[in-house]
Amino acid sequence: MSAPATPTAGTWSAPGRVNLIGEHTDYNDGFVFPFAIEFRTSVELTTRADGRIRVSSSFSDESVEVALADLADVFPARRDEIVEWARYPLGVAWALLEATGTDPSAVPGVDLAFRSDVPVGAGLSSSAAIEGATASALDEVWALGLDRVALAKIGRRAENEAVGAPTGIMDQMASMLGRADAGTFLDCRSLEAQVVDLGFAAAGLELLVMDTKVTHAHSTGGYGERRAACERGAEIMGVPALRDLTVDDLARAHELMDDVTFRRVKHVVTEDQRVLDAVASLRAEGPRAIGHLLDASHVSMRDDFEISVPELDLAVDTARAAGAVGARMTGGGFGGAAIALVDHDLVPAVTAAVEQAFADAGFTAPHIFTVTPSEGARRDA
Ligand code: GAF
Repeated sequence: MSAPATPTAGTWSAPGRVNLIGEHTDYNDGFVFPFAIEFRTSVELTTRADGRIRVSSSFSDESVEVALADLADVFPARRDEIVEWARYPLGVAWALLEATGTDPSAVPGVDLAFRSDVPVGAGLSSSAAIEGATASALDEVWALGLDRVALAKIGRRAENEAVGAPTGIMDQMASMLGRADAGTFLDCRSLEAQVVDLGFAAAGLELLVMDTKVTHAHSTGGYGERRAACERGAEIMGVPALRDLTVDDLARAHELMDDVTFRRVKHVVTEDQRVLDAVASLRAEGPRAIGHLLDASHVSMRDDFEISVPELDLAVDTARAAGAVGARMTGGGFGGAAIALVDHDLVPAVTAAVEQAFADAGFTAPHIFTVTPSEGARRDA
């Protein structure tokens, strides 16, 4: 295809996400239950005739331009030469061309201009929002015809190989498949997704996000170590992934592995069960019934998976003491945000209590706000 004489233009967007429950289970082939939120990243696309791709954004002064034909030289080997935020959209363009075997000279060049209101570094997956918006836009303009699951996989590949973060598929699937007022119950082995009504508003509940302002990056340190411990645990137990264990296997696991590996395994195995229990409880009794599972999930991440930080623990403990139905840290950990399920009328009191507790502890003031389960990636204009 040669570039069109009249440039094509359009706007696509994709949301961030909150994970209701199911943390560090996705790369263990397990279960997760996230939902897309109303904060979105949008990309305005214009085609260009010179076979190049340019990315710019409202959240960085640095734009990057490269020939589409050179993306295969840049990723993954020379990715460090690209400013970090631009690795996400350029990585998606690279992964799309690679995965579909598309000749870069057969598609038009593009200008991609991003804007976003997804808080960065808060564990709300600003990265999946960039990936989802980019993948949706390029898939359509390059006429690649991939479905939403395939586009989510493209986003994960960009993140793993172009950015270098060894993350799972949850965030991309949540961002691609989100529905208003519903969560995405996802089997990360089969990638079968079920839309589950959350019914927060009907139950008089709000989902509060408490951004601790402690920033984190999954391309460094702790995330990869946790993933390696899980793989070690599965190998010791002789199973393809921790998904293949149940709580009944934990006694044997305890005998076979060192204490740290055991506690990592225990978190994942019990967390998978908590996801299944949360979905069943929600369907049978409504959202109030999942509070104790959110609480137990946090304790498991704090004590067994050891990915919480004092700010997250304080937010969770304070929200619960102020009357939250349940609370837990959300996302990959080591910073970011906690969530609390709170009665509508208690939102001001819980917010004030957490703000006061942070001030008393000498922590940076948190950013606390409610979120609404929202629609996934889409074309806006
Ligand atoms: C991050 C990762 F990107 C996800 O894949 C998931 O592993 C999550 O941490 C932890 O549940 O958001």
